[in-house]
Amino acid sequence: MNRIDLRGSRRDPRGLLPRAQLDVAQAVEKIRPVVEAVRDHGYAAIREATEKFDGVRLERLRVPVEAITAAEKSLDPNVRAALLVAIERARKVHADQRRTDVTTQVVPGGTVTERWVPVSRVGLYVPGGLAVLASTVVMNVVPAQEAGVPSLVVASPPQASNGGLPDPTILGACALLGVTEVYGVGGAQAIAMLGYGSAGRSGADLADDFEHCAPVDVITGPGNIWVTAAKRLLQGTVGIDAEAGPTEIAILADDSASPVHVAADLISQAEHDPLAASVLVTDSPALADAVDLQLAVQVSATKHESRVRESLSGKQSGIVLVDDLEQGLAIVDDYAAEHLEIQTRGARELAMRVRNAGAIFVGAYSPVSLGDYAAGSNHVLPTAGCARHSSGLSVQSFLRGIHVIEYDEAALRASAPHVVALANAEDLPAHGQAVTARFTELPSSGGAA
Ligand code: HSO
Ligand code: ZN
Repeated sequence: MNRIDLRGSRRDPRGLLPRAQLDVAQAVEKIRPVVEAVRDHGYAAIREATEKFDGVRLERLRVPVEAITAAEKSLDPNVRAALLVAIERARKVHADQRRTDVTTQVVPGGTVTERWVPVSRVGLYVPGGLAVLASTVVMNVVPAQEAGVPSLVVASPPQASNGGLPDPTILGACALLGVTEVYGVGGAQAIAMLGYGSAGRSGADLADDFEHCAPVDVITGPGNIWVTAAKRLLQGTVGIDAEAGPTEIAILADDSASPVHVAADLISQAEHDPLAASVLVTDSPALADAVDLQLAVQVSATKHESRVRESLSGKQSGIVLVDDLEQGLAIVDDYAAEHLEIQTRGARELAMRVRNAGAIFVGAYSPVSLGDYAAGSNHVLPTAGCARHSSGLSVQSFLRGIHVIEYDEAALRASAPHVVALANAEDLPAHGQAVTARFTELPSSGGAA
């Protein structure tokens, strides 16, 4: 891996490890015609795009419920059991994220209540390309369900190998989660379908005897650059989660860490993508050397060796040497990794001082892979430094806080001078009038001119 020696240096850590730059703006222009065709022509355009991009002739949009049930039955028993554990643990954590309505008495007779209301309908996209991630179904569906979203649909690309249905493990995961509305559509056309529905502008097809997809309010879920571009294009029409970039792991470690574990964890996320970033920040040159040695051994033995090699040797990955853990903390904080592991003495204390990270994994026995599947935490996390301003997917992602304002006559009367003063200061006197009209006699409509 690249070695960056910051010992004794006051070098600005920004841009130390350059992140992959995806040209989403250019991709938006490429997929715009597909998205607009789906908006205008619905199913016909979805079918055309699916034939062109997935090489699959669609006979229907919606996956028959019997196919979802059958997929659950044919799940490998170990996978089924593991999915159930993942679901149960994620439910525990996400149920605790639910919010209760709060009423604040602002003045006597005047209250503001914050009501937390789930969005009505959510579309979750599950990719079906290089890696088919059943765990991602869990991580998206569970928070939406725990938020109380009443209508939830999954879209995933049709697989020629599965008779034009989505991947069977994805369908099995849907079944275990109780999701029965699934569409075998992928790519930009799936995002457009979720955002606009499948009926087209005229809505004429709705009269057909056909199970259309109705538009959703929020779309979440990862995808390739075309999916990301389509989500960017649809944003505003619907809410979207963050744009997912290549995965990242940063590890802050001292000489108490095991080089075997550190190397394994760096490889685990490099396995996702040649553009994935694996970063070790350490104050121990001995650990750095030992990790390099370990990588040489472990990388040659790993299944996706070439992907891993490319990712670990890319300029986005590296080992950063620092004088001490304080400097290391500043570096990882600046980097704002999607996943941050802390494998040091006093790891928990350090973790509590981190300000920027998607998720933090503390100590020798909390690897990122645990969080990817079965810790109970969510694995849809901000990448590309977005952890500076955003959090991962949660119940909150599917809720809106609605203020309910209720003042009685006396409370409004007492507030009137403040409203009038600010309204006049903004030269919007009708705003003030709307209050004072309630307390002054208005000329009657039939009165003398
Ligand atoms: N590490 C990925 C999530 C994932 N890993 C799914 C395996 N399956 C992004 O957080
Ligand atoms: Zn992963």
